[in-house]
Amino acid sequence: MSSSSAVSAETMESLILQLHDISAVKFGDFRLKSGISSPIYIDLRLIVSYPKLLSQISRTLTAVVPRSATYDLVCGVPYTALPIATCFSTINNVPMLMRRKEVKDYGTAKAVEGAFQPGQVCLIVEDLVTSGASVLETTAPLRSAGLKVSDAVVMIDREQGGRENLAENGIALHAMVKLSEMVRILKEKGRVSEETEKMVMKFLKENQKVAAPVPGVEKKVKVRIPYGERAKMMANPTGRRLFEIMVQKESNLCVSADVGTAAELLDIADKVGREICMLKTHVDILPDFTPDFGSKLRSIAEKHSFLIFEDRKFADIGNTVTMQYEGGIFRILDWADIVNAHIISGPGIVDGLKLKGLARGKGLLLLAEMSSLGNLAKGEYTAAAVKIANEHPDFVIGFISVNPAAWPNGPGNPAFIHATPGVQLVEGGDSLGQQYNTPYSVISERGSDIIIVGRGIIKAANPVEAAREYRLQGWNAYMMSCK
Ligand code: 5BU
Repeated sequence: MSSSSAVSAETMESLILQLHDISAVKFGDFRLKSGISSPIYIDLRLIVSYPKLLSQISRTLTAVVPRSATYDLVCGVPYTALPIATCFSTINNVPMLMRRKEVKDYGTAKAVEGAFQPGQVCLIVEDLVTSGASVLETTAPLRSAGLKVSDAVVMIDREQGGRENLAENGIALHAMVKLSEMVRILKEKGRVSEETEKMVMKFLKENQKVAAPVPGVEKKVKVRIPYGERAKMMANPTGRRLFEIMVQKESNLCVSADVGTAAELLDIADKVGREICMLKTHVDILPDFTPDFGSKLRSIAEKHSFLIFEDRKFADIGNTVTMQYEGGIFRILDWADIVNAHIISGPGIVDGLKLKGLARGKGLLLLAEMSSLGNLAKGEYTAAAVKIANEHPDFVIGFISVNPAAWPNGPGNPAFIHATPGVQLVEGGDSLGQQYNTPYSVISERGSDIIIVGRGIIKAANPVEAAREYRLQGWNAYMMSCK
């Protein structure tokens, strides 16, 4: 009856009936956060008001985890599963960790609270699994801190793709009960009619693979065209190459190498090179820039097969940007594959950059949105960037965007690539207005293609390990959204 033979049928029935008694499981017509209407509603937050039930559930969850799945620590997915994890921890005398859901300033605050050693194994505790996204979001900072995560225990599996998604990320899901089993028991015990049971089963069948909704994200990208196919749609050779590298290296990670010196930049480029599809630079912050910087970086880029994106944010009139692109001490045109531009000055800026870049096969990203708090790139401004891009598909390869899934026409022309800054393994921001979303949210929910990560990697204790973790997170999110 249950997913685990270690739990008796009576125990399971009793728990399910109690959940129904306290209205943690309700039947009717409910509008979910995602906008769809559901005949069943589950709110497990109520459990905290019933300590005996909470304790019974925690004991049952303990029995649901197979003996073969050993662990040193437990961590609940915030917030609903926190009391369950706490109870689980005290019953079993296993230390608990807490993952912060928001981090105010990543530089100073910790993403994982509690005492642990890298290499220890952490069991994830969750109340309800739908797509598995919340479990993955809690796993990411734990793995990044050096912990191993291979098992998650959950009260209810909604059977909507979570088990498969987690398995693809190396996590075995152990469920106390599947939603369909739960409804069947409630029908057997006379709590719901046969008609309701049928309606719920139909609903589950029709909503098999869903992505968990993210607050503030109205539209989801259902199925995405693979990068490989989009490479063929791209008119610009650099854009095409970028898609091809992404496929080859299984990487949609761009590291933003905002380090103090050119020497450090070249060093980090070489170290993280194998994990990335693109390296982003701010060449004007390097005090030790020398004319051979470009050729040195290019040879590292060729060695590891990544593209170079100078985040120059051109903003002037067409004539001026031709000189800024080609000349000065930095001679960006000589070494950067890709640059970006604001459209504040109008379409002439693209004409100007194209005059220099097109013949050399370079690509341009237009800033359609920005990641910082209170920025003005939205609505009509974003639409204007899309319009200008559509007029130059030979040179413009895509956008800097934050939430293209919410644009009136979604991410739009699949030939265009979306790259998103403001990415860390936990949501939050810095003290100067930067705002962070997670790789999963950026790729799977917000419809972007490339995660741009700066401090999340370069300030990590081990940047190479962190880059690997971000690459896996970004790539898994992409694979999930292709299905
Ligand atoms: P961070 O350390 O991951 O916060 O670095 C983000 C980088 O992306 C940094 O180089 C910014 O200049 C860049 N960035 C951004 O954060 N937000 C934007 O909207 C744009 C660029 Br455009």
